[in-house]
Amino acid sequence: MSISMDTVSYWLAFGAIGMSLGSLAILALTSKLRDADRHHGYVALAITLIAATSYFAMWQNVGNITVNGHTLQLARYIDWTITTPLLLFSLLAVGLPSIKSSKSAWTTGGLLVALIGLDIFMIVTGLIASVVNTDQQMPWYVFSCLALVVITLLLYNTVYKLSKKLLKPAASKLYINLTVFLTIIWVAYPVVWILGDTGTSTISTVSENMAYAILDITAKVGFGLLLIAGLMDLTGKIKPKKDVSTIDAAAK
Ligand code: RET
Repeated sequence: MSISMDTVSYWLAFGAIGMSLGSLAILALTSKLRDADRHHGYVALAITLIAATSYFAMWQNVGNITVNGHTLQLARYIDWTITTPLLLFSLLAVGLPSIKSSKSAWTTGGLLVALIGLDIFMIVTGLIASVVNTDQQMPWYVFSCLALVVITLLLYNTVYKLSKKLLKPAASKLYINLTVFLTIIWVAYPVVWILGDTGTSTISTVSENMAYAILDITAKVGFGLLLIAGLMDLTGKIKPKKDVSTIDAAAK
């Protein structure tokens, strides 16, 4: 099905505007963070700005290719390849103390590398599933889903345990709340993919673009705002010294 339909471009414009307004909201909230905590806001801002650009590209039909009779929006996959690792990074930056102040620097760094590696693998195998012939799609889709399962297990198990070991309860609580929010949204993506044009074509191209737009805004703007607001709340509880970030001050 061709994707230059008006209602599709409506949802793409909605995505571009949502990500732009979301960036402004994140910027406003970041300006209220202490200097030592601003980096969290800058990562969140980078994520929404990249997505705003990607939605603009898709809205303008830039980067759309036709494979096996359906339109593939390459900008989406490029966006996800960059922003999903950044989202995982921002989650770990809340759940674990900074490498320099951590007693478990190798473990922390290793987990970050493993998660980001799996995440890129998940998006790339998902892209492969989107371009190969229908009869070859399933293994790639399964590889991608398996990566998502392992990411989820690492976040709930290994990272959470380490977070509880290294940080005060209020900080690891913020980490697990954000993890629950993130994973609930993320598992919806393979569902939309299989129902959409790339998979079984059960839902229309309009519904697929609408679903991705709503999920993307929640996963990026919603997550970013929740993270910053949660961090501000934590700052009030931990009362860090001026030059120390809230998370480092929350280290046991
Ligand atoms: C694909 C298809 C193949 C199976 C799986 C997928 C997972 C995608 C995910 C995307 C997350 C995107 C986010 C974007 C932020 O705006 C590639 C759809 C497992 C989890 C969070």
